[in-house]
Amino acid sequence: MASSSAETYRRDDFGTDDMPFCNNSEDLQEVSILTVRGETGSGFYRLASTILGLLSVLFLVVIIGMSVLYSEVSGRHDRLALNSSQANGELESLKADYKRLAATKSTLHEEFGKVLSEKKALQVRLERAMSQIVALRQEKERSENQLKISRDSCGRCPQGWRLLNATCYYFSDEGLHKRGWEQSRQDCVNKGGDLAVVDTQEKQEFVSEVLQASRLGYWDGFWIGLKDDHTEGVWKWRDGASLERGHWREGEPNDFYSAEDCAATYPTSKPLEAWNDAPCNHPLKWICEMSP
Ligand code: 2F8
Ligand code: CA
Repeated sequence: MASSSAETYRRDDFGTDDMPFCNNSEDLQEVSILTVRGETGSGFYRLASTILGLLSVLFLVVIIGMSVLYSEVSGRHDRLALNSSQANGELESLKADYKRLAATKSTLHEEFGKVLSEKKALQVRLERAMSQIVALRQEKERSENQLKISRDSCGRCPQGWRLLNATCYYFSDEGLHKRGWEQSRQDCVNKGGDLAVVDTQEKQEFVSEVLQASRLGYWDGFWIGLKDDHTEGVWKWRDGASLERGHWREGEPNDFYSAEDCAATYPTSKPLEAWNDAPCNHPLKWICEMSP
């Protein structure tokens, strides 16, 4: 039985039994062949060829796209390769520069070391020269002072002594050499004199003037012949005479730590406020006096 969509064929229509869809029945048989109608077949082929065409186009597009992509990637690769080789070139040149700079640096370092040691040597020489200049200046000053002293004392005092009225005074000037009160007095005795008795304002002003001119420091004291070692607070000159008028610094004598029994005079801008009591064994300079 043929369906509405199938075509009915008779056996005779084909004239042969070799038709694949025939059976052996003598009767007219309807051969139902479920097949695609003629139009349907051509639609199928058209669809298939369209799909194939589309696939081909797609395939072509994919191939073209891949070719474009490949050419882009390959171009990028080439550029990168070029960049990389340029970078390598630059790296090599930088390495060479670095080597050169390192060599220059080490040369400069060596030269700097040499210059530094030369500078040090020059500094040592300069310091020596400076101290020689200072020593020469001091020597010159001493000689000038000596000359002045000789002129002032009119040849009546020994060399290095100064004359005030009829007395010669000696200010110890042996550099940094300092002594206690007793040792200082001994030096004066050895020189034919004794520690100075500064018992008048005139003498104090004279002594202060000499010390001021010497430009010594505030604590560069000079022993004078005055002590209170017998009775604290009772000051006597080394010849036993009592002190009538003292020329103490403000706050002195203070018998600091109950250990200060000897008097010294110091450089000061106030000539009549120049004395301090200090421990008798404290090392100081000293002033001797002697009658010519
Ligand atoms: O401040 C005054 C005081 O200064 C010194 O002692 C710290 C003096 N000492 C000597 O010169 C050794 C004191 O005599 C003086 O009174
Ligand atoms: Ca004192």
